[in-house]
Amino acid sequence: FTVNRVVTSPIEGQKPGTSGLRKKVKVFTQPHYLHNFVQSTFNALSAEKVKGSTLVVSGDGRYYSKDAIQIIIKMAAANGVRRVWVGQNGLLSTPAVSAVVRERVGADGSKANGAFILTASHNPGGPNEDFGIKYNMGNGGPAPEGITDKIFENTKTIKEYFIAEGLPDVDISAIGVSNFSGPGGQFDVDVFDSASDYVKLMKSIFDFQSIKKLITSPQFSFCFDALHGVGGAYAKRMFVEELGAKESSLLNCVPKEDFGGGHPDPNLTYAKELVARMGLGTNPDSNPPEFGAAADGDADRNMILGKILLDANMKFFVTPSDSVAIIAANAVQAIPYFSSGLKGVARSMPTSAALDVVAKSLNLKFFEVPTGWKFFGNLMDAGLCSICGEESFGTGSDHIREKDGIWAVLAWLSILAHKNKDNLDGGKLVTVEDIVKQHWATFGRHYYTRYDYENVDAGAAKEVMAHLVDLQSSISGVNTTIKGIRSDVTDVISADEFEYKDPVDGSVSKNQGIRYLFEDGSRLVFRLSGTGSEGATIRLYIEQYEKDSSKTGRDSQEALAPLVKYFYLFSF
Ligand code: VG1
Ligand code: CO
Repeated sequence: FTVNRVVTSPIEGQKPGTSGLRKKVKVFTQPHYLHNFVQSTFNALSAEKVKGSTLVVSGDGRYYSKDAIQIIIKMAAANGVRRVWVGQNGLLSTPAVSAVVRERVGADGSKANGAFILTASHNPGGPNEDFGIKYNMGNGGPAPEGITDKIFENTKTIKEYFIAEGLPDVDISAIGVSNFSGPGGQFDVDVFDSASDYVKLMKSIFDFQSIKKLITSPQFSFCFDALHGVGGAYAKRMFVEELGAKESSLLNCVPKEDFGGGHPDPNLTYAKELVARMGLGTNPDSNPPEFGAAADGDADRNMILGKILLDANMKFFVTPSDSVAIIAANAVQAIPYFSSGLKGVARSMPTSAALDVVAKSLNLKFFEVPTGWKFFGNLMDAGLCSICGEESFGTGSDHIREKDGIWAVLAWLSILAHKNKDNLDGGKLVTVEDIVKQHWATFGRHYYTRYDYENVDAGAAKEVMAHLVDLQSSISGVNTTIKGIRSDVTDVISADEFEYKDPVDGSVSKNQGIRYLFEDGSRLVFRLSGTGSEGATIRLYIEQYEKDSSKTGRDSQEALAPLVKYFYLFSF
């Protein structure tokens, strides 16, 4: 092939958000749009680093991925990349990309230097829906702000990009290495099995024998819903072939470009089939499984459900904030990878303080970081953090540098297997519900909810945020007004905008959310979403701590009602 230099000009709005650049497919398919972003990324990494490197390119398989992969292969070749690694059919979950970057060794002994992940996560896919792209570094984690800022700056000044001419489209459905030669020498495209590296890593972390014993026990039953996302490319290998689950326990496990027309978002609203299978919603199953789980489009998010919790007619599931706390509290006993102890734990700022209580009681290092996974990576690279999580269905550990949906499912199965190791021959099963309630009894409960105001006009959203910041200068006034109307909430004792100083590299991230902290430990947090593809989304996070174990069984909406009211009173 030869290298073609193409003249281009800047396109507005290519600022990477919380997790890469996400836009409608129609935006991505405009002339030069993807090319500009990819070249701006190469330029941000610098030509010397790109030359001779090994680059992973894959994603959740959403619409436009296949075209995008061919474009990126050609641009990589033209920019001097030595080899591109592609998961078969372009499929790799976000956590699997991270694992591949960290663990995979090519046939010629090569290791990856970075990755383009093609996903818009839980956003719908298809010609009229979303596409996305983000760059991950050599540690397998999302590019830090220093790099994403540089990429954005480059998109504002870009004049040219490079693309190979005479390089044929590579058949990414067939495993194998294709060799090409260009002006700079040899260039390879290595198409490999999407699941093997990831499955191998999971087997080195968990005790598959004990999970298998649980899953195949007649007392236990299991269900996993991939929502037609890339999790489906792992589910059969992992749960059926390795762990002995029945094939009928897998729902929507064939990856589809449009996710079957649904939102691949693992929550009670969008995981409808799973919710029905668990005995709730319309057409509920009459004999639900003990344990249900779902992952999002790129399989980095997870939802964990237990049967009896749903039975209680409470629309109840394991909140992600509780999930990370419960995993941290049980990891050393239940998961071999952590048997020698946890280095520390971390959560994102809006995530509930359930993890804080565990950290304190186990005497663990604890960190509170801004929203988005990129901030956990530095802590992990420095050996300061083993387990971390976000309220937005993200849970993970230092086995990779992304959140990991299937890891979270295996972590929960490990905890269940551990708690039931003496019960599987006919004893009474310790359920998901038992584990959660036991946790609340020991550590107290953080009632928690999140409201999303979607598709708000961007200008209006900024005004609301500015108003909330203004109010912070007169907290006593706010308290007086509210006290006049409601006496059932405690006073706000402090309010600020969250700012994070990375303890490892000293970098500072400002304006990471507006916080109101109450006397009894309750919190109201406001943020603007950084993952939307259009308009603005305001997120409101509401949390209240209950230490009294006789009061931890309330309905969460009821328990939080006074705080929710409070928010309406003073913000709109
Ligand atoms: C949201 C979540 C955040 C998460 C991010 C990426 O960001 O709140 O916790 O890290 O999505 O997740 P925002 O800025 O919209 O609130 V995923 O699964 O979309 O990669
Ligand atoms: Co995701």
